[in-house]
Amino acid sequence: MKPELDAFWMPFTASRQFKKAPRLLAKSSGMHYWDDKGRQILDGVAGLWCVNAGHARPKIVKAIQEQAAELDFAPPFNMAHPKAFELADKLAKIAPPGMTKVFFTNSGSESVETALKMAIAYHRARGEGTRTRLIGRERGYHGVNFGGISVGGMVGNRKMFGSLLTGVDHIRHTHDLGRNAFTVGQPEHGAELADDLERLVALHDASTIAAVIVEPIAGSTGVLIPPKGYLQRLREICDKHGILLIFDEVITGFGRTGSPFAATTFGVTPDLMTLAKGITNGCVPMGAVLAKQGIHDVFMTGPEHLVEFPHGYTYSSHPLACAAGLATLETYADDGLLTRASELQGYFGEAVHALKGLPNVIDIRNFGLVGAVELTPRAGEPGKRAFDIFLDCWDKGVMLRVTGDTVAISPPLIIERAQIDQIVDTLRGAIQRAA
Ligand code: PXG
Ligand code: PLP
Repeated sequence: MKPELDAFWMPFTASRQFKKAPRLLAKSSGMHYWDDKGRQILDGVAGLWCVNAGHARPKIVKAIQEQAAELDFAPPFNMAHPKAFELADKLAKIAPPGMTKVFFTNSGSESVETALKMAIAYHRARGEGTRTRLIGRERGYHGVNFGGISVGGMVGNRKMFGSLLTGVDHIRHTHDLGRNAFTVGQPEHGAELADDLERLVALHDASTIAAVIVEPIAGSTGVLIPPKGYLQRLREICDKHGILLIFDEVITGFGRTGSPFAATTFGVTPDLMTLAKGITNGCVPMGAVLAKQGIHDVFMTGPEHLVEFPHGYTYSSHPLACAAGLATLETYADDGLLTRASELQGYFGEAVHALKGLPNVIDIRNFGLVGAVELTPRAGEPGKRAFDIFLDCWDKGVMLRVTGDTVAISPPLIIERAQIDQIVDTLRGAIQRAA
């Protein structure tokens, strides 16, 4: 290992493998990265599900440069700067109906903690302080902070970290290879899995439950598309019992599913929504929580000189992030990117599903511009086959993402058909070589 690689303790990385054969990115533009040796790599995952408009978009680059020179930092507590209001207003205008309030954070993980705290505090402010329980879902990913891993359902992200939050429970996940393998778009079977929430209501009583948090499409766990009617049913059960519904749209937000948010695409409006990633096209760290007007208004009581919601981050609504966010929304609008996935999803879906029949492929899933290929694990080596495929694709000039034995594809929304073909052809070769 090169000594200069030693100090950096890398996040979510097989770091000993990495440091033996580093994959270093040096430059990016449009649909591509270039590595430190000048090799061009097609970006099949929008960086990490975040660079939805493609890399180095001129408006965004310019906005960040100008903002850094004009106003570098503004304290966000009892102070503000104009672009924070402007960005909140623009986000509220593209949000699902009634989601009119925007709270800024710096990541998806922070958005999740913020939304969970809002939910508990909301019930308390309304005089229902017994509603403190948080419900997540098996296989859910909600970032890496303690609240997020507590409601999250990916065992590998939880088991090392002790007892987590108390008063948390989980509904069942929706992955069902037996009934839904190789479905194009939304699976037919599984709406009734939402009824698992009724089981938890019967067990804990609704009067103890504050909120349910789910990803409309579960991303990190391997791209699980919601069965037809599932999200509607979850909404109905939450309404029946006075439970808040939180959609974690960190991955599904900003055009991934063919409209600005998955809530819009699936026609189900949550009470709170967590965002990050595509909010600034991945260029400056930022996240946000969108809330219904009524949730916000419950907090607006008491003496006017006192803080109504004691929560926030030093870098909430950071000027560079707000400038990047505004330029990002303009870029999405200029290029029609928030709806482009709906135009391309037919072609993309067909291309990905053409991998059916290759060795070890046990499922293919797609929706909008997100797709996944699930493989049989190598005997005794879970995750190894998909990891080998990931490395092989990288060698052949395509960057993808793996989780367990699933390969995920989520390209920038500017992708052209020929580039979809390149991703799928490269993946086909790698799957064959990994047989
Ligand atoms: N919620 C969801 C639904 C996410 O996908 C987060 C919260 C956390 O966001 P931050 O910005 O704190 O990372 C995410 C993030 C993967 C992968 O392997 C996905 C994410 C992060 C890291 C890896 O697919 N999503
Ligand atoms: N730790 C200490 C000692 C702090 O003073 C602060 C913020 O003032 C934090 C943590 C939280 O940092 P941030 O606001 O960037 O999340």
